[in-house]
Amino acid sequence: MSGYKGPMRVLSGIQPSGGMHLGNYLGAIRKFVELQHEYDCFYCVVDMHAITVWQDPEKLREQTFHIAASYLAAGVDPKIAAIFHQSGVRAHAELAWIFNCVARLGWLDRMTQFKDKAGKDKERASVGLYTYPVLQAADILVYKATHVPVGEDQKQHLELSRDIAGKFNHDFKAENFFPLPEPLIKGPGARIMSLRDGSAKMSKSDDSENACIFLKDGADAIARKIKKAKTDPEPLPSEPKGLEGRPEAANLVGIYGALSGKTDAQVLADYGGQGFGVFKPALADLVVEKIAPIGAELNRLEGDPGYLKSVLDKGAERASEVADKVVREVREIVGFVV
Ligand code: ATP
Ligand code: LTN
Repeated sequence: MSGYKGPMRVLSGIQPSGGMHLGNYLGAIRKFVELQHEYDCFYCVVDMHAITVWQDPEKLREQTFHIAASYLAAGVDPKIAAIFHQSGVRAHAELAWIFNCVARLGWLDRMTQFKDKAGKDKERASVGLYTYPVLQAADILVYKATHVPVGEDQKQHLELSRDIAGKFNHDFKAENFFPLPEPLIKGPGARIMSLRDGSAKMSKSDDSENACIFLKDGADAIARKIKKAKTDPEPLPSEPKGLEGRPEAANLVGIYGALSGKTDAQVLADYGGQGFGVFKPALADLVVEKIAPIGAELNRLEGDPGYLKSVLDKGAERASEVADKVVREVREIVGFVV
């Protein structure tokens, strides 16, 4: 951000491509709630990103409300932060086109998420999936956002956003026009792993429903999924060093720590030497205590789509005021007739 003099702003987004889960909560939304008191915050539901892979139109609308309701249920206050849908602010798409002309093919070729999501048959992936990170850069920079709370998996995309901002500033001799946005990744919960495989991240699109704890899961489902979580036969170690090479055990201890505000060392000071027969029920109780109330509020809010629509519309209006101004400046810098 060196040299950038504009206001500190936060932007982040989540795709309406499935149910919100514990990884999304700990890696992203929980930070959204904390940051709203410190910064000018923009939290978006990135529906245009979601359609880079096929989405059923009715479901897409429903899931957009689901993500908005999750933001609210977790504690984002729409009177403080703008909550809106990406497609409701046209400026994102407009800036994304200009950034498509700034970003280089070589940069996109290196993106690991594209490789993961496109799979073996990349000829059949949508062009949108390929330029996905360019739209993400536009989401951020259309607000000149300086900080971006995300989980660890988004690190590479954030680096690309910085590269695009830097190249735009350089090519158009517009020094410090865009900030170089900083990811806010650190903290417990930045990378929650699947309950079925300690080497894969917990993900909305996981095929096994037991791999993922959704915010909407009730107490029974939470307890069942944790009971079934993959582990090894050893008891928990008494120090974090002993978690090396035990990814499933490390993940469960990490979840306990992230939800209780304790370090791994503190969790292990309490549970070291105990088997999973003791630790899993304690973890299930903690997850239920922290997540079930959010799930209940989420269900209540989903019953009021009129309210959710009004939050999104007002948020989009507020966001458009900022974004339209930035795009107008960009049009001038690029040489369009304004
Ligand atoms: P999918 O896996 O279907 O692509 P997702 O579950 O990763 O979706 P996204 O919408 O891509 O969800 O991510 C929303 C936010 O949640 C991002 O900031 C992302 O980094 C964070 N996030 C997603 N999964 C995890 C996880 N397992 N641990 C921590 N943070 C996560
Ligand atoms: N690619 C992100 C979602 C996303 C995003 C953003 C995150 C789209 N635009 C802007 C932060 C800032 C993901 O989590 N998969």
